[in-house]
Amino acid sequence: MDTKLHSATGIQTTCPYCGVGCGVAARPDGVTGDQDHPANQGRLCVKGSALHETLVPAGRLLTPRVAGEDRSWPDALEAVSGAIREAVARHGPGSVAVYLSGQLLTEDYYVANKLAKGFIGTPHVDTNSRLCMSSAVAAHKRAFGEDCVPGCYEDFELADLLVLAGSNAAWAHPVLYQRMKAAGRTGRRVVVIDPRRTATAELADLHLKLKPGTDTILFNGLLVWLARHRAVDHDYVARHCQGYDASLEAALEAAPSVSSVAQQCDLPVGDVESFYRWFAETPRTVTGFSQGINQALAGTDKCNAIINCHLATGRVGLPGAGPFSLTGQPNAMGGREVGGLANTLAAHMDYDSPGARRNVARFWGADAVPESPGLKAVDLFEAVHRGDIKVLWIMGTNPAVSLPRSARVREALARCPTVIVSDCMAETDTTAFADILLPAAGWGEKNGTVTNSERCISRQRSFLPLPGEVRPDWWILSAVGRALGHGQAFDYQTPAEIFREHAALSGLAAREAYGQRKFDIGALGELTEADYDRLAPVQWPLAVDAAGNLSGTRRLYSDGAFSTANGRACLVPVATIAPGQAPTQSHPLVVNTGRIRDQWHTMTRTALAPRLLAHRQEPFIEVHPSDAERLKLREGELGRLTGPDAGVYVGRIRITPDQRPGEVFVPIHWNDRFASQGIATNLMKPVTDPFSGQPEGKHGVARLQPAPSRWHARLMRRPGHDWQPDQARPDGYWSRQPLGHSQSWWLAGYQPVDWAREVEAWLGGAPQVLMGDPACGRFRAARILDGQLQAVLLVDTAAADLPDLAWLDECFGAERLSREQRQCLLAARSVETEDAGALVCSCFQVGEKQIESAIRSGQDSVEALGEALKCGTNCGSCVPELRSLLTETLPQRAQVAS
Ligand SMILES: Nc1nc2c(c(=O)[nH]1)N[C@H]1C(S)=C(S)[C@@H](COP(=O)(O)OP(=O)(O)OC[C@H]3O[C@@H](n4cnc5c(=O)[nH]c(N)nc54)[C@H](O)[C@@H]3O)O[C@H]1N2
Ligand SMILES: Nc1nc2c(c(=O)[nH]1)N[C@H]1C(S)=C(S)[C@@H](COP(=O)(O)OP(=O)(O)OC[C@H]3O[C@@H](n4cnc5c(=O)[nH]c(N)nc54)[C@H](O)[C@@H]3O)O[C@H]1N2
Ligand code: SF4
Ligand SMILES: [Mo]
Repeated sequence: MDTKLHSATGIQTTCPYCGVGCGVAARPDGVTGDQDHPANQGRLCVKGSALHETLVPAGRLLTPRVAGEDRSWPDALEAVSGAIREAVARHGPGSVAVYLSGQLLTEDYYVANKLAKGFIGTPHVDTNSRLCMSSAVAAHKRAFGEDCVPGCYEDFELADLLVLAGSNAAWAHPVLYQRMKAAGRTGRRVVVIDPRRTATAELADLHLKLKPGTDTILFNGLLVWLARHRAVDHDYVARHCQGYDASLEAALEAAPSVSSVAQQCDLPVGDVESFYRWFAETPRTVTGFSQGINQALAGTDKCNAIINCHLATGRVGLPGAGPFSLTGQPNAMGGREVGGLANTLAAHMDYDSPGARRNVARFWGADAVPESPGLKAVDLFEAVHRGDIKVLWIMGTNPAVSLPRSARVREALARCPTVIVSDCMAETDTTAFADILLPAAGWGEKNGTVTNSERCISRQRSFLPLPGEVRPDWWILSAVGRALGHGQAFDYQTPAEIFREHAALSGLAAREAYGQRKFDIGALGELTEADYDRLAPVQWPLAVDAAGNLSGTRRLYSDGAFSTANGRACLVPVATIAPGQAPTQSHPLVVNTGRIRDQWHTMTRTALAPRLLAHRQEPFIEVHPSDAERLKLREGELGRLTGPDAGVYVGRIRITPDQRPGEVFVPIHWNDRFASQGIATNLMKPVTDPFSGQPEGKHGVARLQPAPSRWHARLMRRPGHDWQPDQARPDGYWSRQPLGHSQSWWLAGYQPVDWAREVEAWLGGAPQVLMGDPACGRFRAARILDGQLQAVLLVDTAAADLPDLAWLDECFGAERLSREQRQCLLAARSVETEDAGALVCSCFQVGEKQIESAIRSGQDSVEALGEALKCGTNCGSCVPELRSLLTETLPQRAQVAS
């Protein structure tokens, strides 16, 4: 499909994935980067450029459902409002809880917050941003007095020293990473701080492969170094900061010397010193940080330890200088603006901000605003488990997969009397627990605004009709508000009306805070519908000049005047806190978790585009060669991780020196829809940061063993079956991969199987052709109707002996199987096809083996590979991998040549 549409021919909207917030010119049949959007200036990453491929009807939730039956909207609204009314009447407003998402639009979020806090009267409104940004939010408030990211994306380009801590931006914020890379110049340095060697480390002049959880020690050590080497800007500290002496004292205690830091962080002394020296001597330094920092027991402290060093050097809000929290979700920032976190009230106001409750209640015309903050996500689900919450409304998030200790979260959901889930998809691990399902509009259908990592508000515009009975979230929430008797407060007809109200409230809040509060978009409080439709991307806070022109603000706090009561920023003393769980004899490995390049979270959308599942096809476990050897693990075989709460994760072993010994990495994406035992959070205990409540998502412990398999199989069926392999055989391993013409499952098991007897259950009917060779453990069967392939099962003793997937999928694409295809399908040997290997370049579908063979035949640079195979020439996300293939394969070529 041609994805190169001219931007003028598409609707200008915003990508619904990561917090970079790229502008997209979209049509139902193709997307391209919006040249005019300040975040991406025309670029898109592979997920963004595959957006139109996810706009398919498969799996959509199209009608409201109550107790498993399709119902009309009036019935569903009655069921929702009835459950809420009854819970409030019998158990009080605190028995109702709402769990939101940074993937909702600001308008949806605003109405949800207003309905729950203002009119139902429950404080228990929290969001998946708790798992994502809440440590950064808490740290911003401690340091600056308000949750503000001071800088802008351009700073990553202007910086002479770029520090990336706990961020795999090459995969998680790809377009911003491309901007950083493109801005590289002589003398610019990059330091990556991550226990793994990631694709991002490719850009690094120095990769600090530190022991997980020791970031506070590293940054405390930096503060000490700055103090000892006259690199502190004492004038700035005296005029604009407080808490410097106490912070330095705490730092000295935690990190008295470079050698102590090196030893505690398990780093070479010379590397620590280089980092410190570079930081000290480079005024234009940006520190970007993400989940390796936030998702920790000491997450808030990690963020503050970073911010402390920027405050001590006066490097905040200046061109090319500042701490920069990289936002995860497309509208995590918008949710924070609205006040969607349980400890905030509305519009950057906390419950204890002076006059906040009264002002918000008056503004909303609400009399039920709660007195004090509600429960944060992990505690909220514990309250559900205890039975304190009678109605739980989940919107735009999949907590059965994403919260720690997934098994207990599922128990809580199963126990809760009424679970309401608003989602675009019918079948997720969370919708499985819903008593009431509400069909929500998805990307392309919904209309509103999002705010990205650099505080830039952009429009998401619809370009598709609403399918079936699907409605936007704001519409559903407003309808429930009206059904609960609050007609006037929820009389919204358009998202623009909601946006105006939100903007006006921010203006009121900022006025009440006597100019200290930065979040102020009050200037947009009077936008007409047409202005809202045309709204161009703009960074808050906003100002209007005498001529009525609107302007945004690129950097905050450049003048040293902060949002605190006395205008001073706070350095926060940070002590050393070890991760919540330490490895033990029974669970000796540290489990790190994170993202892969081509999947988004729980895969509800990215798995709809087959090419996005080609880069990593199955759940996997990355393990260091020394651990693999000790544990007798082989590359490509299955391994089983077992956590302390008996949580299990099974995935393919990938042996790589990128890991540190004693630590494994697993992706967060797989879940019960896509694999038998692929949920990373099953291994995580709900350890939370005491300030932010953010769970320690990056530090579990487990034991690892081979998961022995006597047989391996690939099963493929035509799509359209509501079927999972554990219906046929519950004890084995499986993982599912939707393809262009078929669904494919990898299967493996230990128990012997009488294939000839069971084959019908697997194929969904009797096979037409069968081939079995029990002596060598091979079995092949296919079901063919009118010459067309319906299902095929191929069993072997080793995974590597099964035929190439792309070739098999083509067989499903054929209207009639050719004779040759039939023969090959059942051949005892693997089919002789050109196997491209694991997909590296998703844009042009170029595989690892193709690239390796091109390198062997003379392509010796990324550019040369691009010319030969086109790989890496569109979005560029795979360039780090191309480089490492070059590094690995070129010496082999040289050896052969000599
Ligand atoms: N492709 C893709 N992109 C995404 C997403 C996605 O699902 N898929 N999700 C989006 C969202 S919501 C978010 S929040 C962002 C997350 O973006 P990132 O935070 O960049 O991504 P992660 O892979 O979760 O984690 C980053 C790194 O933290 C490292 N880490 C683990 N422990 C430590 C530690 O103790 N110290 C340090 N310094 N590092 C550590 C991990 O090894 C990992 O490489 O990505 C966004 N972008
Ligand atoms: N161990 C560990 N755990 C983690 C993480 C980690 O790194 N390690 N990362 C954490 C982070 S940073 C995050 S952000 C979370 C993400 O975790 P989740 O938020 O649970 O994951 P998603 O798959 O994004 O879930 C979004 C759901 O909303 C639906 N949806 C999409 N658009 C809309 C819409 O417009 N309206 C409605 N109503 N529904 C919609 C989707 O179909 C999907 O079911 O996971 C967290 N959990
Ligand atoms: S970088 Fe993020 S916002 Fe931009 S296209 Fe990729 S996923 Fe979308
Ligand atoms: Mo996130």
